[in-house]
Amino acid sequence: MASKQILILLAIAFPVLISAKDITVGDHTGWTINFDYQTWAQDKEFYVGDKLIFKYPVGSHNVFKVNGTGFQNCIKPALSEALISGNDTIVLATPGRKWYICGVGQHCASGGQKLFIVVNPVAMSPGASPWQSFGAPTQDLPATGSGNGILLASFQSIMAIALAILFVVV
Ligand SMILES: [Cu+2]
Repeated sequence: MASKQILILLAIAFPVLISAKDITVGDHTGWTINFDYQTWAQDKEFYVGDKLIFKYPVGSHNVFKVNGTGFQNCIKPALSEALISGNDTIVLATPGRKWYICGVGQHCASGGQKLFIVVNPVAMSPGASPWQSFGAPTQDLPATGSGNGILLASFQSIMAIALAILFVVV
């Protein structure tokens, strides 16, 4: 009996573990000017654990993570914060709003090279699972700061699993 319950628990927990995905920004177009990244992002779902990959020829562009104001006004942070590899991977460690811009020339201001996404807390289809509610409270957290995001995400997972075990035992 107990092993059957563990199986059920695994069936619930496993999709969370395997569903993280790599998302190439702009798909085949990559990270460049004169591409509508808002339209591109519109029909996509982003979850904690997913990876954003910015692809571009080295030296042509770069990637800055900024806040909402930086996004709006194309304000470049210190150059040392730029990602410049041409194949920059960003793990979406925390839920909430995320903004990215290119800091080369007027690429952001004139070329529209800027991306805004909303990262969902856990990789489960909304409404499809009774566990969904456990992830909900973090959805409204401000997107500033990223230090405790991973901890928060792990804590959430642990809580969800602990509650799942409770359900199974009771
Ligand atoms: Cu650029």
